[in-house]
Amino acid sequence: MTSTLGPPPPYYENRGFQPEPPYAARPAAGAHPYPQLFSTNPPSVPSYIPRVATHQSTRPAAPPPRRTCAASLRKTIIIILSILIVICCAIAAFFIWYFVENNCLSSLIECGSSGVCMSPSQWCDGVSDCPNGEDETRCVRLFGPNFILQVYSPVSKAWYPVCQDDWNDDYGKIACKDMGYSVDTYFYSRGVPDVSFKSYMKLNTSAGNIDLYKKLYTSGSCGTGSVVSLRCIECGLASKSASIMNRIVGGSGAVLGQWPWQVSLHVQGTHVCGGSIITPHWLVTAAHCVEGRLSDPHSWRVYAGILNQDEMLFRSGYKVQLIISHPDYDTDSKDNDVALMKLETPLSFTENVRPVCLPNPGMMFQPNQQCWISGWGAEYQGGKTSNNLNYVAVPLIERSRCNAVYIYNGMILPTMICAGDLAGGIDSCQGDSGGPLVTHHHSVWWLVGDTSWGTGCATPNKPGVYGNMTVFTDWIYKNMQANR
Ligand code: 4AZ
Repeated sequence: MTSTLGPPPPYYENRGFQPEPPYAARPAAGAHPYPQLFSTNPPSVPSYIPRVATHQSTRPAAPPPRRTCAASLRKTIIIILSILIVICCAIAAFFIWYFVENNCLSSLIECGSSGVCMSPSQWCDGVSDCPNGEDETRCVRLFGPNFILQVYSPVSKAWYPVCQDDWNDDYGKIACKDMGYSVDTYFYSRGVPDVSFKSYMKLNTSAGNIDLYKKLYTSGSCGTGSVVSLRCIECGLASKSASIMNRIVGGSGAVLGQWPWQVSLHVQGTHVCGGSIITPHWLVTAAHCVEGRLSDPHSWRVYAGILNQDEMLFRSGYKVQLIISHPDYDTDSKDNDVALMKLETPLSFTENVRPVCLPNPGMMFQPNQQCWISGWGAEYQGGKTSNNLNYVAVPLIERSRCNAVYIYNGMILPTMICAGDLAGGIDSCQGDSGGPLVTHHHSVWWLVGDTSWGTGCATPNKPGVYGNMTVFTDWIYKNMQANR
């Protein structure tokens, strides 16, 4: 292959008279639009075309006009690209500012208004992580079956009940908001006589218009002798009481208003799991219900206040905005089998649609305590989903007993609780997962667990296993607060 060494001798092609172009001529069709540094097709030998004199035959060849055209094109492209880059940077900067400065990214809690974000697990854990310790200074909880309001003191690293002296609903609403509730559901705040406590949190009313928690100080006395009992939502009421009569596996057909917190969770028009209403926006279900592709909130529709699956097919259901699975959920062991679903639009509470109460720390459920399970799960092992909502009474089984070699041989972790009859015959089954295990105590229905797993259904010595809700309450409140 040969190459052209040095420029070829100038030649002039006879194209007849060509008026001088006022602007750079367009390259011929098929020619390269951009200046070429190397010829792609160099003539193998210098070529000579018969030269015919024109009226400008002495004028040297003008530099290729396509060069000016390409340069201006390149300039335009660079200007357009620069403008696009500036616009993109401005949009990105806005989003960074919005999420980092104004709001922590989803599932994180902001330390005051510092812009520093913390994981919900770092909140009220006894270790100060925020720059000004805010993660430990707004720690409130409801304790025991009487919903006694307690505030954490980072100084003495202990929880104290709040003395009723000078307390009012405005303070109650602040405390409920700090637990993750909306003020819309606020129920009441009242004093309950209790002299069993040695220290209290008291309000310093002369402190002026400052933050509630800055007004609180620890004291060894409480004038009224009453502590604050706080209800952030009217939960745990059923309009129809459960009859102990039995017909899930071995259960009875429910009536409207009996289990008003029970929801049916559908994927593509089919019941997949159960769930429990805890606020107008939030449901509790099992983490194993929302694994893999089912972790997409768009997959789900929620039905509340309806007993029959057939009837749900004619309704549109509630859309899900957010699903939060417990970060320590383990697929194999079913450790921490709990998840939260946030609805796009809030549920309207009625006689048949109502929340169940989350258990408060300090609540002890007795071994053998009577509980109830409900759901549209199969009525026998391997059966199909039931059309009607069923329920059955199941006593709790002590963990040590449930871990016996002949029962679950050590598989029952502290995040789990067993319930059922070791003789078999009554149980939850496929399709009941995520649904409630509840008990009635102090005139209120409490969510003791969420249906999780078991070997078969209603098999002797293989009772149902449920997520231990008492262990999850703290995680639930923190995540409700972080995703308000
Ligand atoms: C399930 O797969 C399931 N017998 C739920 C509960 C039980 C077993 C399986 C307990 O949804």
